Amino acid sequence: MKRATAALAAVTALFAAPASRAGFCDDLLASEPATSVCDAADDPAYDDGWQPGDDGGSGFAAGGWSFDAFHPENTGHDLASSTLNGDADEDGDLDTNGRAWRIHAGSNARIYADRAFAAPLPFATPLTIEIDTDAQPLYGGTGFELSSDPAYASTFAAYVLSTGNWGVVWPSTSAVDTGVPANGEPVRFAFTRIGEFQFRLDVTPRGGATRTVFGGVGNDLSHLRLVNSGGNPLRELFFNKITVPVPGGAAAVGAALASLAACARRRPQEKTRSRNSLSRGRSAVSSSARPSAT
Ligand SMILES: [Ca+2]
Ligand SMILES: [Ca+2]
Ligand SMILES: [Ca+2]
Repeated sequence: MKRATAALAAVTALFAAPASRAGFCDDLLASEPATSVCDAADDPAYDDGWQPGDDGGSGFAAGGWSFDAFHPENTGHDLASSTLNGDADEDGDLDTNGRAWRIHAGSNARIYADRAFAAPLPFATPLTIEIDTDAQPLYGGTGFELSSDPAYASTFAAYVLSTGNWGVVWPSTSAVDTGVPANGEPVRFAFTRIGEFQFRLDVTPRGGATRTVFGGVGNDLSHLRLVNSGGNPLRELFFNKITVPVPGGAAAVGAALASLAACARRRPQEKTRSRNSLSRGRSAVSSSARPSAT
């Protein structure tokens, strides 16, 4: 009887609702309550899969995720572990609670995953996202875009180049090669609007040095698009951890703005870009080990 009771308890425990777990955004909001945007693949909205209209996280416009595809029969979107590609180590890559968002596409196919923010990206505060892919598309882009509206050409994009490295593209500009490889390991992107017509992108591979690109951007950026242009064999792109954290809240933003103003004063060559950069397309790439601002 005792043994039967124990067995019943074990079975009951097996099928009981899982204990509530702290997700990535719960942890972030606990440490940085002023965070304005956060979503991650471990949000409960994705427990039953990643469907159109899923609206996990906070700081986004109504409507949730939407998907579009060229040759949709050759594409897919789901949740999977980002450790399926790359070096097969056991650090979890960019997973949260064992999973990440995945978009994949085969030959002659392309898939988009779109989400709008509740408000345009703020100044002086980075949008961060982690991406893990080894896709080197034959044509089109694989990476992420920021725009005022997905119906228009993207305003800013980070794509994998034919070199196998991550590149950065903005209007009227040839792609800037960051030198950071797309090798199936996580890369963290931090995009910051540092002026009405300027952005800064920090690209950090797991365990590697940050590369920084300065460029021009002129529109409100309120829309995030992940894109995977296909190939053969099927190409995968994993991503996760979308945040706009504001550590310390308004005071920290003020300090950040002051710091950026000081940075701009030290970079007279950057000041001349502003609006003209959109047509002339100059760029700068620097390494955190040897910042060009000093
Ligand atoms: Ca869902
Ligand atoms: Ca990986
Ligand atoms: Ca790995």
